[in-house]
Amino acid sequence: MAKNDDYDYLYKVVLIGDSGVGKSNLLTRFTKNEFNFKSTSTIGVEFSTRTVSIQNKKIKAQVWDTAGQERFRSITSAFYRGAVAALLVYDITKRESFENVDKWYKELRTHGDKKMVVMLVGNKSDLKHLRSISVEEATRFAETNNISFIEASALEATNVDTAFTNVLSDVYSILNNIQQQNDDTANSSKTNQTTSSASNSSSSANKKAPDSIKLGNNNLKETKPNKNCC
Ligand SMILES: Nc1nc2c(ncn2[C@@H]2O[C@H](COP(=O)(O)OP(=O)(O)OP(=O)(O)O)[C@@H](O)[C@H]2O)c(=O)[nH]1
Ligand SMILES: [Mg+2]
Repeated sequence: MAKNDDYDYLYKVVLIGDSGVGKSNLLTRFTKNEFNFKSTSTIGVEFSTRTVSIQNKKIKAQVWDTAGQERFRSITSAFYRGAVAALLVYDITKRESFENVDKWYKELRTHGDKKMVVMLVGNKSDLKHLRSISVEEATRFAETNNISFIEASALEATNVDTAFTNVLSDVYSILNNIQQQNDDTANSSKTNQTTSSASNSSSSANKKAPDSIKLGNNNLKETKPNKNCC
């Protein structure tokens, strides 16, 4: 059996959205396969982890959950720091929670990495008879903002794993591409140095490909093999 800390990459994922939309239950469904009918509002910040396999790599998702209620929130910028993906959650039966998605999205873009992978999640899809936001309306928001969208149910465990694994997989692809580009750049500069004068070569031949990569401007690193993420 794989050891708990046996992983290739560690990615921080944040859950945001109004109070009561089901963020904490999406977290426990994904990390523990548990659901709580009487969960109380989150106070402060919690996180939980699960390791999944993506393209033969073990990706450890460290999923951070915070309070939807302003008065229980404390450390906005620390919450987003180092996050490579976010699930922006609303409740398909609560219009207000969808109307606030825009506010959450702006907060995310202000405090999070500009290239963070974002997915809009319409939770409580088991309550279709009480639906107040259509799939079309949510899809429009997602398309306008160039993010993905899925409806899920933490209660019925519908699309929960899919939501998390899709964003993790997108992050893996983006970071992999950046790493590839960094490697190519390092290799081509190495080749250039080799073909330049011998006097120059000694100063640059030891340059290595960077061992950390960034999604954007923030200090967002691919965390292998750093196990003290974020
Ligand atoms: N029917 C249904 N109820 C859900 C679902 N997910 C969560 N709930 C219920 O919705 C309520 C709120 O869920 P939480 O997970 O605590 O919501 P939250 O977004 O973490 O709320 P805050 O911590 O206050 O921000 C609880 O009573 C859950 O049982 C779901 O998929 N379907
Ligand atoms: Mg909560």
